[in-house]
Amino acid sequence: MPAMPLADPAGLRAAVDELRRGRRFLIVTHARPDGDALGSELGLARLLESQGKTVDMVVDGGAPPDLAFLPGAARIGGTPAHARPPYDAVLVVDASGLDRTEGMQAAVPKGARIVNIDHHASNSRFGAVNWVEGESASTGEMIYALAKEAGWPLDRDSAVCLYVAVVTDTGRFMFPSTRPSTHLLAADLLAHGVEPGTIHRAIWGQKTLPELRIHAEAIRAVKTAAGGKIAWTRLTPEMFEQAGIVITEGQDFVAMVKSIKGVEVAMLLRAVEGAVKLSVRTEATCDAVALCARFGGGGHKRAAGATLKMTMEEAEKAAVEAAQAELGP
Ligand SMILES: [Mn+2]
Repeated sequence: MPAMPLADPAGLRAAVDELRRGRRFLIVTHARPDGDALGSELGLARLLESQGKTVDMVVDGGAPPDLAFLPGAARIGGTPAHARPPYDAVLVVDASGLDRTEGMQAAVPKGARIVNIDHHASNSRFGAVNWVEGESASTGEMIYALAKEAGWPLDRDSAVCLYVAVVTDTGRFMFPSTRPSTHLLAADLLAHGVEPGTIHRAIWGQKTLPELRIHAEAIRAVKTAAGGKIAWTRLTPEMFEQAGIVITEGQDFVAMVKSIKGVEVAMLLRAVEGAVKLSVRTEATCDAVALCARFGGGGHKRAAGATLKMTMEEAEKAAVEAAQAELGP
């Protein structure tokens, strides 16, 4: 089976060495974890434990309810107190900087040896060991490659965790970052007992009626510019109040906007405490990283985000201007 193309094979070998040598590990990922963050953390933990190693897991605020179905999610601690040092190494997955782990920076013991495993090209290489694959569609794919390199067998639970990581971070195998090796590893995960339909329903088939109605509101609020090449919508506290729910994730909404025919830059502006969160999805005609970098954000070429310390009106104007500039004439 053709393996994932590696940009940093030395990084992979260094990471495997570190994991082979150590006995006790702490695994950390970014705050407000998505499927890739949590799936990678849990999948890696399962692999290490299959080799008789001891693993603690922490995430700022703990595992979110929408990912609680992941095998082992209940074991993830939400505060630094869940760390029980000493550790041979602290493994940080799917985080472009240690600061992305937010409150869990306090869980990392002073002077700890950090192994940084990530697929964000913007990664700040904060570890003693850094394995960064900027072309990889997900960190989950990297954990899979790591298991292969180490010769550690998968089981159903680790396969489920890695499948969730891959299927979410590839936009269900639709982002351009999806490579032949992505499908080949997915096939292998299915061979280990992953049921795609069950996972699809657990991730995308759990909307409540109020949530669906807020989607309708967001569709009603879509605006366009540049002859329909730029489209955006907003989520405001009033919309949440009306629906009686809290939306913490914008992925679905920005994907909806992106699905409009002719749209090359899709944006979601979501009001949060004192700021506006911008999520961007683009076609090849616009670099989402460059767009979000204008506001101090980052991400991937076709999917990026930023936080704008502005009012919704200011943020909307600034984001549309930035999109127009990055899209070009
Ligand atoms: Mn990721």
